[in-house]
Amino acid sequence: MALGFDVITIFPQIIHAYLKLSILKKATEGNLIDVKVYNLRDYTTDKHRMVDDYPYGGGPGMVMKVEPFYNAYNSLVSDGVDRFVVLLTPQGKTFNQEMALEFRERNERIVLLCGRYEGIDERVKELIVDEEVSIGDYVLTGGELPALVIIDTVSRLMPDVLGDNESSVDETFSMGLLEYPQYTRPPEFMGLKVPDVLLSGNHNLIRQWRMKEAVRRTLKRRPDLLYKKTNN
Ligand code: 6GU
Repeated sequence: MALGFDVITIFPQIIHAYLKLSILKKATEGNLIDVKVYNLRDYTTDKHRMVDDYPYGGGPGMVMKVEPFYNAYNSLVSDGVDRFVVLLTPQGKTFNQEMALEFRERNERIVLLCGRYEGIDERVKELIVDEEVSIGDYVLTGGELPALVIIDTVSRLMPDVLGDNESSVDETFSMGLLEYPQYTRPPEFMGLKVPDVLLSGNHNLIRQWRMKEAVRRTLKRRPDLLYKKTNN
């Protein structure tokens, strides 16, 4: 079954623009992934198509209303297909490669609710959200980039989305290590030489060198990944 996403946003063009220009274009054309985008404004019922309103209790900024999200969700699920609903918010659980693998294994379409403005009416979470997800400890203006980050990360784990099937296996994070240094031609540039071992044709030595460099680099830059590896 193809991996399916339903994105609900007030900026559908942001999602379309990336999907049609990236490596994911082929994946959608080949029906390896299926991304549908819904305009939140289409699920408003007032004549001004309002998606946000002033916060009860006062304070700065606007709050996204509950009804449009609720209506959009109900419209989606009326087809009877199982869905897992993710709300993109900096307050969510941090997305990582492990969560991407979990999403890939779900036999449900994944709904990505993109928030904007200062926040979302808490009742959206109570009524329709299964998991709140963040992509890191910084604040964006909206959930559209996070939605694309998730679609991109999960999609490239699907068979045949990447040209070379091995390339998502032997890479950064899949082994819990950063990737080893890579080189391509020329063998020397501005006095900088490609390590001899890579030109040696000795595949055992090359494998050893790469493993050593991956560990060295991880220890230097991301020791937390090594500790995580031994702790589980
Ligand atoms: Cl999911 N949303 C917003 N607005 N900012 C973020 C984020 C999400 N993840 C990290 N920063």
